[in-house]
Amino acid sequence: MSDNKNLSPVEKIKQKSDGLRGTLEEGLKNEVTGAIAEDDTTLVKFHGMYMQDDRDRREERAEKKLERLYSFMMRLRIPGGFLTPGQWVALHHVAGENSTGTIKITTRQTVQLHGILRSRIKPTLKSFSQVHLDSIAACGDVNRNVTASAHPMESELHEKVHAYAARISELLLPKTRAFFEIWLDEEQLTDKKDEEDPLYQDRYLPRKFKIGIVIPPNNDIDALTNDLALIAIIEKGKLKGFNLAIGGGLGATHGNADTYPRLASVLGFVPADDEKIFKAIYEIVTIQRDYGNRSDRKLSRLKYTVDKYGLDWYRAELNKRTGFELEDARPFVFTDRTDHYGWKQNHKNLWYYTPFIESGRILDDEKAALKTAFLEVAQTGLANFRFTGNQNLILADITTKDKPAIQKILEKYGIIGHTDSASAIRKNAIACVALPTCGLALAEAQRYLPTLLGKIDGLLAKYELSQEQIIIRMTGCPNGCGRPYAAEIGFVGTALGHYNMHLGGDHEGMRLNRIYKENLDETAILKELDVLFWLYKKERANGEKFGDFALRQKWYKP
Ligand code: SRM
Ligand code: SF4
Repeated sequence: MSDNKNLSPVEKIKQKSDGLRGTLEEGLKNEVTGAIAEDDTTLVKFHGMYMQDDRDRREERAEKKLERLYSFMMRLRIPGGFLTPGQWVALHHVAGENSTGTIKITTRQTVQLHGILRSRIKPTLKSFSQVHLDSIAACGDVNRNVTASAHPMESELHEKVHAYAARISELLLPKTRAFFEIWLDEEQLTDKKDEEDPLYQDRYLPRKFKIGIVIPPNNDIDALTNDLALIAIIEKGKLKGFNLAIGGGLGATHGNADTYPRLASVLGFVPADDEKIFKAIYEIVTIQRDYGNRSDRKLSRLKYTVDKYGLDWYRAELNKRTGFELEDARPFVFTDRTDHYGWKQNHKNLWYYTPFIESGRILDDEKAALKTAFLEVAQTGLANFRFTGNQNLILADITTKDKPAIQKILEKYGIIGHTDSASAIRKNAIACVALPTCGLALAEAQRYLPTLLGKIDGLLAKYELSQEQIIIRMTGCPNGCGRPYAAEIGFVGTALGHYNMHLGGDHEGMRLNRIYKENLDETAILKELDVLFWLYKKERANGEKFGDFALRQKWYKP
């Protein structure tokens, strides 16, 4: 069991929080500040929000002796990343009225809004509630937004497998009514027994917990980077069950060798029997609740529990708790991780359009009026909205009859041209949020990667490699939100304008990359890539991917 003697401060905040209420209710009435109390900043995460400030404006505010410009980032809980057109219209307007207006699609198939002032949190959540959306457990030491393969053209069983995302999210929701009382002004419970929580109790999990469901062969959600991955095994058109893989996670800390990114290890197979599937998931979580490290938050993710106790121990403990044995894992193959841009049709003859959205940021700019176009599409009521794990969106489930109307809107706002003209590396790239909102950022990511990609595109053109779909990802710090360690080329921020360069990840998400060079600025990055691309062009085997070539060349620090 976990060491309860040296509990971290966050553990104490959770335990005395009265079901995640803390002093949030009183704090909202404090007119002197736009912030909330320090302990409450931990609790508000469980309600799907982070208190932040605009880091670009810190100096100017300090000079004027003003408090930092506090606001909140809100992340919605959208299991499997599916919105109806009505929900999109609501999201568009809520974003415009209460936040910066930009809708940011995340790497976990949901959206974030930034810059929400404290006084606008309630109106925002009330508006979302009217269209059956919430932000419960989108952050915090609980199960987060469950991801699921986004593309309905992947398999005839897509809907069936995808539906598990909402069911797992529901199964693992905290029982506390705090969210409804504080933000939606619902009546307070008279009997606290109604919110007793056998799963989370009063201590919740030692750390965040992430679950992803993937339908091979496309690994669009990067399944093995999750604490728990469910890998659908489909044979002869039937869902046979899921391989369960545990212990994925990417966060690391510069200079702390005890922390590391890790891909999930396959634990075994559970047949397509819902009772067994949900029991296994639930008990995997309870084992982490009971054995995860609660004293050092840097070492508290499931990956460290798995490495501490071993996979065989975890399987035996799980079998004991579920009362049945996991079967041997079934074979599976990933061939791809990319989104299918442009128009695609599925087995039911429905159409899907995937536009290019750089770093998942939906706004109108000189390149394309994405935000206006998607609103107009939503207003027709003819397309659903499906987020992908690559910070993208699929305009989905469109009939052949309705396709011309959607095409017309996309053309009108420049979306088709914008998508068709984006280069191969741009379409495969991911950048995390980083500056100016992320309090942990050491360097830029989504504001800088587009510029760097333009320069890398120039180098690729020089060696006639422009069509290569090299997966490039950048984050502003080593926490790994843009999954840079699972990229063929990963850039991990070390300081403003400086990045560690990682090489050698694969195309399918089955292998992590390794550090090649540290602390490079732009000039050094481009100089390195110039030589590496030259060698790649000259010496690659037929069809060899850049990441595979980099590994074969041993382009990593010993
Ligand atoms: Fe993340 C913390 C943004 C996906 C690993 N992440 C943060 C915070 C909340 C910063 C903070 O704690 O103050 C960032 C908010 C920035 C902002 O201003 O909006 C943040 N993470 C994001 C998003 C929005 C990146 C994006 O551009 O898409 C992604 C939101 C996902 C979602 O909808 O839930 C996001 N974060 C990830 C992923 C990728 C994934 O899950 O597929 C990872 C790596 C996988 C993993 O969990 O290991 C990830 N985020 C982290 C970590 C490191 C955790 C660890 O185990 O060490 C932190 C820091 C922490 O938790 O202490 C973090
Ligand atoms: Fe912030 Fe670091 Fe995550 Fe980027 S990787 S969003 S900089 S915590």
